[in-house]
Amino acid sequence: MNNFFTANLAEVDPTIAEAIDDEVRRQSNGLELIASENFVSEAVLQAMGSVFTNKYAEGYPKKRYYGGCEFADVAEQLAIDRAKEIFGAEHANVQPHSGAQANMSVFLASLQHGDKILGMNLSHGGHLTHGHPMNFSGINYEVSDYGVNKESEQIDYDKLQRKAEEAKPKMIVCGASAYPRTIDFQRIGEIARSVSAIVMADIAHIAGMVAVGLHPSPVPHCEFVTTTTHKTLRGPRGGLILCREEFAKPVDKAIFPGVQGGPLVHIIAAKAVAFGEALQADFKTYQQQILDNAQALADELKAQGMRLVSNGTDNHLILIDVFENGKGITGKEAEKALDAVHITVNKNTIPFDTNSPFVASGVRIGTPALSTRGMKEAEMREIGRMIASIIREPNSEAVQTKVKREVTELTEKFPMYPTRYKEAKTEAISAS
Ligand code: DSN
Repeated sequence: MNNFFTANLAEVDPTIAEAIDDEVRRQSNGLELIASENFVSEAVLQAMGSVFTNKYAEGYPKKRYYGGCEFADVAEQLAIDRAKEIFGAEHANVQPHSGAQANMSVFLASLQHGDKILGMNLSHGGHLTHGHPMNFSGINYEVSDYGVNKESEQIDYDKLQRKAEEAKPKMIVCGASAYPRTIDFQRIGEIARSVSAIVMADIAHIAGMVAVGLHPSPVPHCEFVTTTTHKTLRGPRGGLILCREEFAKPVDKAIFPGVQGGPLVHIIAAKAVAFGEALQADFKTYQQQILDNAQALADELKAQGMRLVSNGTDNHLILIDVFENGKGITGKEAEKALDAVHITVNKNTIPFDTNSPFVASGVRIGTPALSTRGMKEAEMREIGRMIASIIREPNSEAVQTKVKREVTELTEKFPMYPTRYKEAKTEAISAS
């Protein structure tokens, strides 16, 4: 397998080869703190770059619309079995090309056009597909929203209960993309049952922790659980749906032929590899390190005087209020200033934000990718000091020079994809 590639991309398409090498260098030389990103293993990369990309396999294992699917069946069945084992789910569909398509399929499987849904407000940490007016979820369904309490900046479950009683939704959507606290899926399940609603939990951000029991699982409390596979779960870019057996048929029909055509068999094979990795004992150690790193980073940021939304974190992500009601800088400015010193984050709205999403008052940071690289609490504290110094003095050349040097020292201590990176470096030197 390692010797499979005899053609040299650099000769066939030098521009793309160079872009890939540049991206290897960018990922290696910077501090990746985007909470939804991670670095997959070389085994996952190999499966993604395999000949399964050539195969059409509409349908499901042993029930395909094309011939020649016997090996695609092996990959997909293994991915399904491993996903069910990881999460203790009755049924798994591993075909969604993305988290958005996983969510869309659950809506299609369980709702009629115009039905009422109750989802978490995007600026309080929710997601576009949970009912945003510009997304299919807000266009096709009648949406009410819930959010966090203004003081605690944590989900107000009593208010959610009242909203559910008022709105009488057919479905409550929970899970978040920028919420630093534990989500009480049991309570949300109880609220849903009290108003005869069903629940979809989107665990895209926290799936890795749920997989190893370091975040309470929604599976016993929610009819549907969706996730992406590339965040804390550390697999290829894609989606996954888990549900109870009674919803298996409608969910499978909603994915194919409802929302998608041919599955991406190479990605499904890579999902199987990643799920296999998630079943190993060291995956729990990794998830615990993500959490320990987030605590260390949050503590250091607070020690440096930064205001954190909800005053801290229970999971892998931290939202820093960099705007501080106009006393600080915008999220957009903070993202740019950090980018300039090779610290990659994203601007993010904070609850009750007065800035638009494109400007935003916060930045969202997360520890999954740097934990994969092997960094631990001491490095997180160092990074916390770097981030605070840039946010406090975004235009200081002296601070920029110092932080850039510290970033280089740190990234050199924690090499990633060492073989490929070495090759990329050598090629760049010989080309110059
Ligand atoms: N774009 C993803 C994230 O960054 O959280 C959610 O879809």
